[in-house]
Formats: sequence, structure tokens, C-alpha cells
Amino acid sequence: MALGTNLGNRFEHLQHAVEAIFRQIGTITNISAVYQTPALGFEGADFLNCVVALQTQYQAQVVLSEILSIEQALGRQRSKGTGYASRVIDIDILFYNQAIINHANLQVPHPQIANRKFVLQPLVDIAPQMLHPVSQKTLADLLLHSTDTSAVVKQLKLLSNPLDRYDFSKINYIAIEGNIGAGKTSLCHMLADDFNAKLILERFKDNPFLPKFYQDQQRYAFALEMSFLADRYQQLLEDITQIDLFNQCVVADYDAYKSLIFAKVTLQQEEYNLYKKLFYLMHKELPKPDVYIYLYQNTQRLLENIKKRGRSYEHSIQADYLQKINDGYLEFIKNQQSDSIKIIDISGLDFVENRSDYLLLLDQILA
Ligand code: PH2
Ligand code: MG
Ligand code: MG
Repeated sequence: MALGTNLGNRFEHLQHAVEAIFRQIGTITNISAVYQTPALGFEGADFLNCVVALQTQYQAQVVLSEILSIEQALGRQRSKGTGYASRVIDIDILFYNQAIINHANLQVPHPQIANRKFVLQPLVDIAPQMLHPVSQKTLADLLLHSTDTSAVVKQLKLLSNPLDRYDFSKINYIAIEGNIGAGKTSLCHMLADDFNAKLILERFKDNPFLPKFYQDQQRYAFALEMSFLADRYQQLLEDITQIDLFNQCVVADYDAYKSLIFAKVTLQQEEYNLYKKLFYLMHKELPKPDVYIYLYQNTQRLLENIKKRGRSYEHSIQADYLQKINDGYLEFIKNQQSDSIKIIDISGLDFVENRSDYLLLLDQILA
């Protein structure tokens, strides 16, 4: 996206726009330097311009409507007359991946990119080798051959990235826990994308006992719990100890204790006693997470999420089973001394669909 302003406290307008884009549209992955540029195509005060790269879950049209709301909130007045006018803030979509969009209200790539040094120069700062989806030329090439001869002047002051306020630097290993269908895996993907973390995901697909278990719990519970235990132990031991925990953060969508919590619900007493012995032998070898998050979701929403994700063998899961699993987690958490365990109630949130809910959740994880 390109940002421009030539009225009032221009740098502040850019910073406010960056904040709003982060809150309403997506995580900002790169911000160019700010450039002072003469008004192009009309008489007006000099601009400050910059570009930002971001990752968004929203379609281009949704991004556009968010942009219009941000521009309005920052005080932009659109005049009815034709031609350009000075403005507090202008935000334009330059590219949307490699998409080519031709709608009355939205053209992507922005049709003027090649004619505007105030866009090309900051673009080249952050993505010189990116190909323009239409001309297939690199942005560096477009800048070199642009007919725009205006002088763009790099400013010393840099914009700050709102993501930097979320400090993951003290967390080396975070485990996201929760009931079946709470959204553990979705959240882990989002965290790993935003904070460049290494993902550890449960390999439930490879477990041949899982579909069988949901059909006949009594018969397959022990085999299922044993195979999960073996697999989780191997994964946590191998994957996590391979990672340089001082340099890269790990996010896992389960914690080792998950095995014990489920086994207590699904196994007969004697089976569980045996299982527990084995579990503790193995568990002491495993690295422990710095932060343990339990995502609490109500049973109704869990059932909805389970239906939506279309693993047919899960469709026989009953409310009372989910209730028992939840009780098992809460009982376990209650008995832990550690203050690195946090229960977060997500029953009022939809962090996959709503960015504002995701940011609320992030605040709570890091609080
Ligand atoms: N935006 C325009 C027209 N002219 N000139 C400069 N220097 N910077 C801008 O952002 C700009 C412009 C239309 O959006
Ligand atoms: Mg514009
Ligand atoms: Mg515009």
C-alpha cells in the first residue's frame, strides 16, 4: 500500500495510518523510509510518502472499504470536484499479491505506479526485485526507466511498526492448548506467521486409531493414548531440541500433558495407572514451555467448529465428552504451581475472522 499526505502534521498522519492499517487490515511486514515529494499532477504543498507491505486475511474489496474508513477517521474530506486536492491522508492499494483487478472502484496493480517516483522509490526500498504483475518488470527497473523526474527526498525519521510493541523476545517456547475445536492450530499458524516462529503441530492425521476410537471408545482408547504419547514424545524431543531456542521461538499446538489429561478421561482406572507411570518417565525428558495458554471455548462453539472443519470421524463427538475434556484441563491447570499458565476465555471472540479479536487475544497472551 502507498500512503501520502500533504496537510497538517504529515509524519503523524502517516504513523496514525500505519497504526490503523495494523489494527484493521493486517500485520505490517515492511515499511519503507518516508520521502518528501513535490505534489504531482496538481498545485499543492509537498507530500510525505511511503509504502508498507502487509499480510491480510481480507479480500481486496474488504481492504478497500477498510482503507476508506481509515481515511475518513483520520479526517480526510473528499471534495466533489474533479482532479487532485490536498489531503490529510491518502491510502492506495498498489498490489495485492500478483492479482490483477479491474473494477470500477478498484484497480490493482495501481495504474499509476510506473509514472510516480513517490511510489517507486519507497517500493524499491523494500522490494526491488518484485515483478510488476502486468509488465513483468522489476520495480527497480521501473524506477530506472520512469519518466517522473521529480526530486524525492529521503527523510531521516522512520515510522514505527506496531507489531514491535508485541514482545515475543522473552518467549522461546509457547504451547497453545485447548479443547478439540478451540482453534489451537489456527492460532499457532497466525502467531508463527506474525512472529517468524517455528511451528510444531500435532500429527493427528497419522494416527490410525483416532477414527476407530470415535466409533468404539472402550476398545481403542488405550491404543490411541499410547500412540499419541509415543508420537508427541518423539516430536517434542526431536523437533524442539533441534531448534536453537535462543534464536527462534517455537509455537506448538499442544503440550505434553495433553496426553495425560485425555488418558484420564478415556482410560479405565488400571489402564490409566499404568499409562501414568510411563507418561512421567517420558515427560521428564521433555523441554517445558515458557508459556502455556489454555484457550477456553464453550461447548456449543466447540461443536460448531468441529462441524465446520469437516473431519467426518469427529462428527460423533458429543457435548459431554467435550465437557469432560474441559474439566480435565481445568483440573490439571488448578494443580499446577507454575505462573506461566494462563487460561484465556475466547468464547466471546472470533480471532480467525476478526482481526480486532486476534489483537485482543495477542494482548492477553503477552500480558
Ligand atoms: N498523490 C496523488 C497525486 N499527486 N503527489 C505526491 N507527491 N504524492 C502523492 O501521494 C500524490 C501526488 C493522488 O493520490
Ligand atoms: Mg492516490
Ligand atoms: Mg486514493
